[in-house]
Amino acid sequence: MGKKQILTIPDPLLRKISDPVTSVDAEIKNLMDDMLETMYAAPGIGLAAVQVGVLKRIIVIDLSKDGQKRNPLFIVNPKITFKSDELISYEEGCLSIPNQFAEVKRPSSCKVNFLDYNGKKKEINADGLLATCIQHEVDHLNGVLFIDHLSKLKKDLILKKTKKQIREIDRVIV
Ligand code: GNR
Ligand code: NI
Repeated sequence: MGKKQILTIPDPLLRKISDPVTSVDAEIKNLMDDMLETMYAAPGIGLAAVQVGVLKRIIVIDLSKDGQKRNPLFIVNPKITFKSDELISYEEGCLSIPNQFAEVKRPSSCKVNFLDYNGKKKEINADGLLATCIQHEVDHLNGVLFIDHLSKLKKDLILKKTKKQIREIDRVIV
């Protein structure tokens, strides 16, 4: 299969709630492989299945730096069981909202239960960028985008810039 196309706003699929995976079978593993390839090619540090048009509760993440050994994390049916009161702000971007970035405040650490690539139950305590990335991706599974965490003013500005970008692209193609 391989690399897939990444959906961008205003694709209505990005606002849908994804369904739990019933069994981590060969088809799901194949999808996870494709998602990882798509994420590396983008490049991005995380990707939710809905971003490649599949409404299943699957996330891939890899925070390793360029030139380092790859360290993929496969997360199926994540459940965040704890979020710290302490918040942290990161400049976030999203492959589904190209070229737009904004500071987003989220709980600085969280605990998440999930199934791994082999369908095994796992639990991790995340902090720093990993905690932010997991929360960003779990939001995708619930139809939520990082711009939903911004003020209306900042959100509208990003939506306006994105519409302008799309117009420019259309102008060059036609
Ligand atoms: O590549 C990505 N970088 C990023 C930076 C800060 C916080 C979250 C992210 S996730 C993003 C890829 C993406 O859109 N995942 O859904
Ligand atoms: Ni995203």
